Amino acid sequence: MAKIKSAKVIVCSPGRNFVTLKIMTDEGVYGLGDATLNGREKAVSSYLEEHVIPCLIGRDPSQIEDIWQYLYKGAYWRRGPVTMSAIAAVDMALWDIKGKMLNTPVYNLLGGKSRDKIMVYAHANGKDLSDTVEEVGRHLEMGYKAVRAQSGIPGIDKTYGVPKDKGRYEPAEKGLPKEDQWSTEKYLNYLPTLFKTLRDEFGDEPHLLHDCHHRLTPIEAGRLGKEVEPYHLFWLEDCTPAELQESFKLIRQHTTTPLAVGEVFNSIWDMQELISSQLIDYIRTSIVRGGGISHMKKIANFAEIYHVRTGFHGATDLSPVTMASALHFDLSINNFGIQEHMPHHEITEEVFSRSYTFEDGFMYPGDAPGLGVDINEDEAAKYPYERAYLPVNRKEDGTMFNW
Ligand code: GCO
Ligand code: MG
Repeated sequence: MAKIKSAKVIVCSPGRNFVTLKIMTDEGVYGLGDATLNGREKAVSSYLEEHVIPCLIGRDPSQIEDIWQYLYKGAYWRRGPVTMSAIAAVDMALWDIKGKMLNTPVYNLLGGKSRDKIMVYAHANGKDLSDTVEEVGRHLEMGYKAVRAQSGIPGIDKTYGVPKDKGRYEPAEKGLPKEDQWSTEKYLNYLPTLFKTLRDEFGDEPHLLHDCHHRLTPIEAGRLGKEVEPYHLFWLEDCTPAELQESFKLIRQHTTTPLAVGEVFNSIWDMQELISSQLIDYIRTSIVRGGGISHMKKIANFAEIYHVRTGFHGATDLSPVTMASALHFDLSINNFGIQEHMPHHEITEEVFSRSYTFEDGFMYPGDAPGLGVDINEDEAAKYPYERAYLPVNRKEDGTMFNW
């Protein structure tokens, strides 16, 4: 029986901050897990170093479910993003180890391929209408079959999804939190025009998505969903903050626009009502936020019963280790819907090597044993952690609001 000999946390900032767990066995095989929690990275690295790693030493790395339950039930304090990201990192690393020891890609351990390729959606971020139309067109030309459109809103200075100076969009900025501005009225008046223009320009075929980023009340979300129905969105994401799960009943009464929720959720208990009452169409919780592959299997299987498909979060603040885990998982389950794909910075790719690939709008996890991702620790050491936070958001009168 192999044993966990040691484990370490690697915090680095190649283009942005990442927290990576590396678990070593006494047989020389190691596994990687992602524990990155945007803006709260050090909380998870210290949770792992101080409270989790000491409990792992000497355990059998093949007992993935038992170790998961030990860390979840054994902490007594359940759920939450810090705890669940730490458990997720251990879980990913153990699946990686198991795959390497059995010399097979992780998707094979999860039941094998359920499809040939994974449809991904890209981000088109524009400062205004014409810029956004151009960005959507550019991504369709790159082969993407599905594109999420975000746009600057007339009359609002700085908002979610709009890059500074036409650069790539990366919401976390160095230093303390910057401030964005918000007006629901201006947003709601503008958004249907954006999607009408996109349909007029690109026709019916491309899948179009949009992220409200938690900014509407249920009745406002109902209005927006209804007004964009003629443009048949693939989904409307996070239209309201979702702590109040029953509020989605109100949205559902008003619109047939498909709804996606869950990138900030951590466990099956956060979405139980949303799924079992069929209030959403896509669940977005990612492998790193949702306690790893072991817990996400339960979530995906539960969702399948209620016709809810997956659409995992895949922004750049999820490391290539989470992206690889997601792709193995997406390939294996029947109720896969779509996968978010926000390509990492070139510098990130110097630190993490990967076997997953993108081609013509689809992604493939590759056939390397385990997850197929590695970290170059010498390269990582060149990019030490830099404090960076997501912005905060205020209404035009100064009221603190959801970002
Ligand atoms: C998305 C997300 C991200 C988040 C980011 C926060 O749908 O891609 O909303 O852009 O804002 O992951 O850390
Ligand atoms: Mg989102």
